[in-house]
Amino acid sequence: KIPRNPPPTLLHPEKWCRGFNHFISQCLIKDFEKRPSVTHLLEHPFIKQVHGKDMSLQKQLAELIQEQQQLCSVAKTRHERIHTRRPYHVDRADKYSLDDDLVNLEVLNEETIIHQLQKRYADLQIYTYVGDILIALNPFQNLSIYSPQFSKLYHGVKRSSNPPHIFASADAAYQSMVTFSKDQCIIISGESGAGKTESAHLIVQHLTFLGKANNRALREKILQVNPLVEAFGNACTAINDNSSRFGKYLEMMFTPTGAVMGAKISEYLLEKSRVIKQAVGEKNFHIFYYIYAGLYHQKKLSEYRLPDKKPPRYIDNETGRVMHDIVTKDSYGRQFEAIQHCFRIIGFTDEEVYSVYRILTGILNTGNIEFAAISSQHQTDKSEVPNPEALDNAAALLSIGSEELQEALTSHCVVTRGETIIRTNTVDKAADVRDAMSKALYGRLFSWIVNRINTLLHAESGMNVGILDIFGFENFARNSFEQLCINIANEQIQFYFNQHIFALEQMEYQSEGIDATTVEYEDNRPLLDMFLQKPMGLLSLLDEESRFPQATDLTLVDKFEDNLRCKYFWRPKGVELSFGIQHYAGKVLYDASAFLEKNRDTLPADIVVVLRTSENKLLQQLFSSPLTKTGMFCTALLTLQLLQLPYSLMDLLSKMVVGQPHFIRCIKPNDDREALMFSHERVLLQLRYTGILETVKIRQKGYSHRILFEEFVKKYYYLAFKAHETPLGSRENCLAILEKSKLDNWILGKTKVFLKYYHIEQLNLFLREVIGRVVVMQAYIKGWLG
Ligand code: AD9
Ligand code: MG
Repeated sequence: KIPRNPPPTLLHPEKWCRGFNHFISQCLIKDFEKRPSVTHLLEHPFIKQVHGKDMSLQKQLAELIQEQQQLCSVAKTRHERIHTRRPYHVDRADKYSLDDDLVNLEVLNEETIIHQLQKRYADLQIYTYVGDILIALNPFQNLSIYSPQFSKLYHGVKRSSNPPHIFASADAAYQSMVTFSKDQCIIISGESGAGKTESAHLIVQHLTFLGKANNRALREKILQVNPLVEAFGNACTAINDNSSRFGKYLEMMFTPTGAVMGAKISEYLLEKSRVIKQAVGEKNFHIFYYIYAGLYHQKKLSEYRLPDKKPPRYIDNETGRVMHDIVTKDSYGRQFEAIQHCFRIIGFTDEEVYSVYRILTGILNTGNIEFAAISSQHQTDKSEVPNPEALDNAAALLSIGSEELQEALTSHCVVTRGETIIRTNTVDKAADVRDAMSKALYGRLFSWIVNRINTLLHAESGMNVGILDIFGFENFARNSFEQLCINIANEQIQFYFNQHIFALEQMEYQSEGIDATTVEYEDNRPLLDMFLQKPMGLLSLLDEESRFPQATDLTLVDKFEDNLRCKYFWRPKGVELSFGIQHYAGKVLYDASAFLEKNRDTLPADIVVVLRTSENKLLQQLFSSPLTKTGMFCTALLTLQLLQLPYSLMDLLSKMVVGQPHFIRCIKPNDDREALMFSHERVLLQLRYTGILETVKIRQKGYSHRILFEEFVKKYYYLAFKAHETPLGSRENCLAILEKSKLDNWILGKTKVFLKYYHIEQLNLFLREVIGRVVVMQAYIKGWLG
């Protein structure tokens, strides 16, 4: 009767004990508190009484109680720590300490770094700097450090004025944009569940604050973008209840004076296959549950032809559970209201929103269409729909003819030698076509929503701060095509980070004639080549194999094995469809089943033709022409879709290179989503593969800002020259400014000034003071001050 599982540590121990056998609880709290030895426990009358003379049982029980008791006391301490501690910002008198930046560590190795992070995490100091890079440990609890007071605290001040914070990083990007009139990009990375999306929200929150959006309506709109897009693009996975299933690059546009004026989103690689099937313990995209629950509570299910007893197949992964959640809790229903609110605030018309709901419920109904074989003497490969009501429902919601839909699902046209022949579909084929249609509907609807948001929040091109938040590195028990795409994308982000922090940095030092010690780092370039090289890279091979109608997933893996002869690829013995990749973040074993099908991702022309006849204007639009999308996959109908995706992220990254990058490295302190639990092993692994140790070394010696002489003199000449002077952008003039500012540790290269991140803050502060003085003086001269 004693629960074997450890207590849920965030509950108060007494509450936990309530679920326990009353007597045992009493023993734990009172009797055994001071007498923990097993011998003592064995003597306890309760144990003797319950188990008579069976000594082995008694011993087992006593040990169990002892173990539970220890866990109970851990729970108690942690509970007290979490609930009595005030956030460190409030408690800390010194505000900034040397501990805030790993660069200040005297002894630099993995142990000292991890020790420092662990110590800080125990004090709820989740943020730590590595020079200008921010490390964010997921707190797995709500901290009261993101209120407007904190936004004010971090507004336009020197970084060293306050403890590290995500607002400080957002502020640095914003100040840098305004000062240098240059686009900025914030790249958030980390594995799944590490806190990237939360960080992205906080950055948007602070940037809207900084962007002084006097226009309250615009500010509200921008703040609704993330919740809306994430309702459609996020889902519950085995790792994260709100896992991003697409990559998102959100650009916030500003006027030259730094007022926010609009926003634009680009989306990458939505995991459409989730619409039709989810792994055990995982769910479909949030929006499906929201809409089903919302309509359930508003008693509108029948209007959208949805059953009220059993949810549609696409969202009923674990039979019964969803319905139970929907009926007993109203959180999904409330989320639905929130989404309706988002649509309204951003500016979608009622008609558009109605069309979106009809398409979503149309997809849910489509999933319920079943197929059965028609057996006749001559034809064995023909199928029919045994539940025509599902077909009618789907057709009605999608505003298309039910017969036409059935035709398109159960047969297909083939054009040979100028002649069109109609062929029937087998049951399996018909089911594939149905699912392909659902995926296409959802994928295109998602892209349309993103495009519509971009139109509604459109701003004339100005300066921008872009925030990249993609799905994190994943390694599940079973990894499929989606994980491969996700992990390749992460591999590219890591490459970009390496390029920026290590390779480019060292190249630039050399070309500027600066002597800098070379830091060794783990270059993932060879692995990226293995994926992306043409024609022999993994993706090209996949592409090639997808074009062969006779190819199977097995021939694909054989092809990989024959051609990818490098240490990053291996094929385990005895499992035919499996292959392994040594990623920068660890080894992942992939299961190649359905790789070809997922990669082909074809949508039969018959379906496109039917959907184009829809009376729903939005749906018609979705299929009338290939969507022109921001950046990425402008897919021609019927062609291979996903192939270009991993390449396109590279395009995006190369576009971002023109903007000044800011990195945020999110770290997941444990796999149990537990507050204040710091797994040494897990953190160490993440520090290793993200190259934090090397980053610390390079940042310790490095110069994060390099400014051309002309630019530097133009910007800061006030500090050493008179306002009316126009000094040349020469080395000497830079030297004069730097000496006048009394800074040290900078370097002058051949064409650029090399500065540490704190120099810029210092210079900007001086500049503001000097300009302030000039303004006062001018006012005085003009007599305004009397
Ligand atoms: V994935 O790659 O999209 O699967 P993310 O985006 O890295 O992943 P996410 O931001 O969704 O992770 O964070 C996971 C959970 O951690 C959130 O749902 C929160 O419960 C928790 N979290 C993360 N950051 C914070 C924070 N700053 N404060 C409080 C947080 N909770
Ligand atoms: Mg996320």
